[in-house]
Amino acid sequence: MSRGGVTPPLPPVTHEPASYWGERLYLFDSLPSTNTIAREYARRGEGEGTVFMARQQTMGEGRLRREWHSPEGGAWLSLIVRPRIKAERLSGITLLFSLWILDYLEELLGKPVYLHWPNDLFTGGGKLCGLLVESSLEGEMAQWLMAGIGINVNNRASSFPPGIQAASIADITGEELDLQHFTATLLSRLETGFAGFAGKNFSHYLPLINKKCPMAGHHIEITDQGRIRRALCTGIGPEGQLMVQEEQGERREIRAAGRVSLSR
Ligand code: BT5
Repeated sequence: MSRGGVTPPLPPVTHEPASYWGERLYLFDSLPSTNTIAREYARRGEGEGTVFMARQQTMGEGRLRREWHSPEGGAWLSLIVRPRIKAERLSGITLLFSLWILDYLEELLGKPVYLHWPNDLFTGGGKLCGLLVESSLEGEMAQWLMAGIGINVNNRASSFPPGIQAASIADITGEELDLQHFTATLLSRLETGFAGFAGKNFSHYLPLINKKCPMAGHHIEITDQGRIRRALCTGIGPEGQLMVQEEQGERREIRAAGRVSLSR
């Protein structure tokens, strides 16, 4: 889609579902954020399986208006899904997408990748992937879902500003991957994972999610609006929430937080 570094005219909205995720993949040289455009297309009725991808993003979005650094070489993409499921089944969906991506990355790297609640994937070296899933509801049903996925593939973590603990696939393996092939396989793995979810409850995945979450059973620090709380993490619960026991013994369920980290 992209020519000579100029953002091409936007494609028309296609209401038909793609025959497979990524069949319609619009690749731009540079975008402020693939999420902005995918969100707009989802609102206008774009069909399932469409993907917006950019070689680089100039205003990549993280959670809570944090910046997502997106230099060339990474996989920066946003996928539109139109799930025919009840809205209540969407809780924990970010963790499921993370799990399916984790599975693929572990296979590629041949080493463990960990799930950092609520939306990050880490290896020993740093953050490999960040994910943002947004949804829109229609009554009791999910109307659309947008998964914004950022994976450090061929870009090097050394190019990030100091203070960002990141890692890329190329940093770990010393080899660059074919981004097109990487993305096509990723989308196919996500599609298969999502299709499998149709017949299961989120609880089915909980043992694996807890196994991959290094916080379970450890003391953590929860930072929210400048306040730091320390607690013992007892695991991830049946709705994707973080379960903790505070120092005074009180049990809590955390559904959103600024930052969660292991206590040193
Ligand atoms: C996330 O936010 O991890 C969600 C990132 C989602 C990015 C994708 S890229 C395609 C799509 N289009 C977008 O505009 N966004 C999505 P959060 O948990 O808030 O983490 C943000 C924090 O991660 C930042 O404050 C940095 O500390 C760190 N960070 C920023 N860029 C990074 C990178 N490329 N790799 C690793 N860490 C990074």
